[in-house]
Amino acid sequence: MRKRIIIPKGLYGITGEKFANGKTNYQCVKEMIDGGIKVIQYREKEKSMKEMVEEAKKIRELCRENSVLFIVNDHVDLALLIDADGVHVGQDDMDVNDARTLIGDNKIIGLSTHSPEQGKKAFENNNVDYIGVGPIFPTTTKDTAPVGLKYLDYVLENIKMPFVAIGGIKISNIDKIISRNAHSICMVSEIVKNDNIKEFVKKYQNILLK
Ligand code: TZP
Ligand code: MG
Repeated sequence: MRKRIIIPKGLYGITGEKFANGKTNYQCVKEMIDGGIKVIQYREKEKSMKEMVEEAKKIRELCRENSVLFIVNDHVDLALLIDADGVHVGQDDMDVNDARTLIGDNKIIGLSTHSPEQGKKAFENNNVDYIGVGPIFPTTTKDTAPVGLKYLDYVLENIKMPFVAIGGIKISNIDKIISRNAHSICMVSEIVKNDNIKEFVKKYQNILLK
């Protein structure tokens, strides 16, 4: 049976150019890597596929040079094309079993989950390497209703697989996630909006990985 690939603990970085105060996705990723992040997801909802291919290829190389895992959101074809380390899909994207058929056993598949039922189903499916758990708090970055800390607590108790806590996580509430010992934590807007992304990432990597 296929063995799950474990994603790194600590911060899980996701691109979010529209919150980045004029910085490009590439610049943001560079700063996150300089701050010590070990996994990056390329998430881009506004560009054409042509633009995404061009940009993602460059970010893929940057990640490779720095031994940082590179995961593509939504687009299995893009992930395959640029030899990403994995793909992250949502409940309405390509089914994880089909994604696995396309990308093979040695790549990472992440699946967004928003409820105990979805989490349980993902846990039972060996094709899923990790799950996204959220949005925990309200967020304008994604159009999904928040699930609250209740679902996070359910996952901690019942779903023994790597997961990323995500959604509305900020300096003001991250202690609630840190104190629960989440496997990894994602902040999109809270990271990329910083003037000094590198220092911000460094600070939280130090806290999370100590
Ligand atoms: N999936 C669940 S919430 C979310 C995604 C991609 C967006 C999180 O963004 P932010 O800015 O950290 O709230
Ligand atoms: Mg998606």
